[in-house]
Order: sequence, then C-alpha cells, then structure tokens
Amino acid sequence: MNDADHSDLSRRFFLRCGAALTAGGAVAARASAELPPELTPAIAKLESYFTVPAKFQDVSRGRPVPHTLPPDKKKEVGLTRETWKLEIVSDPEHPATLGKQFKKQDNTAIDFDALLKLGEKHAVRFPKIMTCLNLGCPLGMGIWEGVPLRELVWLAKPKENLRRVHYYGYHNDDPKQMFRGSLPIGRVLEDYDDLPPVIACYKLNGEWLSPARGGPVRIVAPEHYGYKCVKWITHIVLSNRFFANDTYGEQNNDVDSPMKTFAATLHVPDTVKANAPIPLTGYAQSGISGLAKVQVWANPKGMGWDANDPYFTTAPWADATILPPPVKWGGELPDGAIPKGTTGFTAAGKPKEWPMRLAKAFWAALMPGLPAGEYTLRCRTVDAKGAAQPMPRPFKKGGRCDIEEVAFSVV
Ligand SMILES: Nc1nc2c(c(=O)[nH]1)N[C@H]1C(S)=C(S)[C@@H](COP(=O)(O)O)O[C@H]1N2
Ligand SMILES: [Mo]
Repeated sequence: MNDADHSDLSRRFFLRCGAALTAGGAVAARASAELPPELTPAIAKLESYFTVPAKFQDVSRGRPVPHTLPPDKKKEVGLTRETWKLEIVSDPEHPATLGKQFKKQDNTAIDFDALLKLGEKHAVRFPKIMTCLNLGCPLGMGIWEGVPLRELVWLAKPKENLRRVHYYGYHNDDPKQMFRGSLPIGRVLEDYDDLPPVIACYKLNGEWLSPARGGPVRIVAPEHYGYKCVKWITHIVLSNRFFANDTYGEQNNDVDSPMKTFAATLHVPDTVKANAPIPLTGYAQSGISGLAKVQVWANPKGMGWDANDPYFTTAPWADATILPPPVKWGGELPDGAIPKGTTGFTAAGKPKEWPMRLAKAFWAALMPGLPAGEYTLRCRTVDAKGAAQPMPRPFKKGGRCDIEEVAFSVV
C-alpha cells in the first residue's frame, strides 16, 4: 500500500476492513458464561487474538518494496540476519557529541550477533497492536521482542548535544525512498507511564521477524502508530535537533500523537427479524488512554440527532461486553504459549490486566429487538479516564478513528 492509496481511502474502505478481519475464522475468544447463547455463532467467527503472519497487513514503501527483493539481493544489501549491519552515527547537520560511532566503512557497524548478545541481557517482549495512523483498522496484533533502543544509544557513549534519535532503514539506496522516524531522546532513555521501552525488534510472536514485517530488525515504539516503527533498520542517527524530522511529517501527519482508543464492528447482521435480539461483535483498540467500555447504539436511519451534539455524547449508548482473554491466543506462537517474560503477563502466561493497554480487545453485545425499519448502528469506547472516544476530533492526520456507522434493516 502506498501513500496515494492512503490519501483517498474512503469511509467505505474503513468500514470494510473490519469485515476482512473476520476472515481468519479461528475460534479464539470464548464468551464468559453470562453471555447469551445467541452470541455464540458470531463470537465463534472472530479471528485469533494474535494475528497469524499471513494475515498481517502490510504498509511498505519502496520501488521495489525491500521485502520483495530476491534472496541474493537481500543478502547483498544486508536484509538477512547473516548480512545485516547497523550504523550508529552523529547527525552531520546537528551533531551530537559522541565517544564512539559505528560505521560500515571502518568495519565497526553492529551485526546481528552483537544485537543478540545485547539481547541476552536486555531483551524485552511486549504485546502491541500495529496500526497505521492513516487507516482505520489495525494491521495486526503481536508480541514484539528486541533490545531497548537505549542500549544501542549507550554504545555510542553520548556526552552532550543529544536531543533526538532518528532512524531509517534500507531504501534501495535512493534518498527519495528513505522512510525516517524519530523520537525525543527522553522517550528512548525512559519508559514513563508504565510503557515498555522502544526497541530494535527482531522477533514477532516468538519467531524471527520476517522480511515483510521489517526483518531482520525494525524499530517498535510501543505507544506509537506504525510510522514510528521503521522497518529494515540500517541507521540510528543521534542528533541535536530538537524537533521531529519524520518522513510522515512531510505528508501532513501529526507525528507526536500516540495511539488512540476506539471501537469498530466485525459482525452486524444486514437484516434481522423485528423484535428479535441482534447479535453484534467487534474489536476495540486500547490506545494511550486505555479502555474501560465499548458502547453501542442503534438509531432509526435518517432520524438525525441533536445538531448541537454532533458526536452523540448524549445518545442512549448501551454497554457491550468486552470479551475475556482468549483460551487460545493464536498468532502461531510457539507451543501456543505466551513467551516467558512477556511484559504484562504473569509467569503462567496470563494477562495481568484486561483489556491490555496499546492492544486490542474483542467485544460482543446482544441488542434488544427493534421494530421493522432501517437503522444506523454506532459504536464507541469510553477510555480508562472516563472520556468517550473517539473524542470530537476532526483531525484524521493525528490517527484515524471515527464513531463507526453501519446500516442494517429490521424486517
Ligand atoms: N522502512 C519502512 N518502514 C516502515 C514503512 C515503510 O514504508 N518503510 N511504513 C511504516 C508505516 S506507515 C506503517 S503503518 C508500518 C506498517 O507496519 P507493517 O507493514 O508491519 O504492518 O510500518 C512502518 N515502517
Ligand atoms: Mo502508516
């Protein structure tokens, strides 16, 4: 998918990507005992909690896209674990004062073995949903594993004049194809607000990171949208710049806002019988502000709503049920088990809190029957601070999220 595709994404696409998500069909989430049996068929159709590699959606630029290069070429340009090299350098335009730099030209670049060696001591793994700021639906949910980026920064023995870390990956040696991300040094060094660290990631769901997902190594920034998670990483540039220089910023995107909380539907029947309960399912993304509730509301089509309340804050929303942790996690995890030491999970592989922040959750609701007519279903979330989400927010370029609207008929 390229940026031209992003810019003309229509609302229809946004709604339809929910339907694509159900295609997996694995029975991953089981309703708790108190959920009505009418919901069982729709819940049984939910995809697995963690995304199987083949279903992960791809947002990769490049001509050709680096992960499509033939094996020999991948080897030649460092896109295999055996040939990967990482440079850690000072920004020539805004130099940071470093004790050491790591460069290919003088044979000091970091290789994959050296990264794994750091991993023996420092590796972390955490669940995260990967979402594109410009698309409505998440690309996939995984457990990402790697070395905290700060461990690589420390190798360069920074002394002063370091305010921002920027990074880029293999881009066919064409400056126009470079995809750059950046973070303030403070975020790289500290994990505030209980966040996991920003990592140089080399495993997803317990397996080596595939070329399509950005392997051998990509950056994964836990609270951020996909564009901060640069793939095929080759360069870490330590800079005294005090502002972002992300490639995504050049495309009118807000490059400072973390992931938002919102909900979308997966199963809404096209047509239901009058006065028969209506089974609904969906997913929610728990963003930086957490997730307390998912709510649904059906309104007769064309009935409109208070013009002074365009975000339906006073509508009679009803709570859906956030489904409990799945019995089977899916995602082709080795032995089906959560890798040991995954942030947010107990030693027995149970989540410490649910729903998990910066992750997804499935929801279900059995809406009471309605008289015959055409309706618009809407769903929204309430975040952990009690604020309804998505907030009144017309700014799509800070992370696309809407109060979803789905039409259905009662006959
Ligand atoms: N090198 C590189 N990294 C990249 C991109 C890219 O085009 N090139 N796309 C970014 C964007 S915009 C998103 S949303 C995520 C998508 O991650 P995925 O393809 O693993 O789903 O990758 C990010 N990392
Ligand atoms: Mo993206």
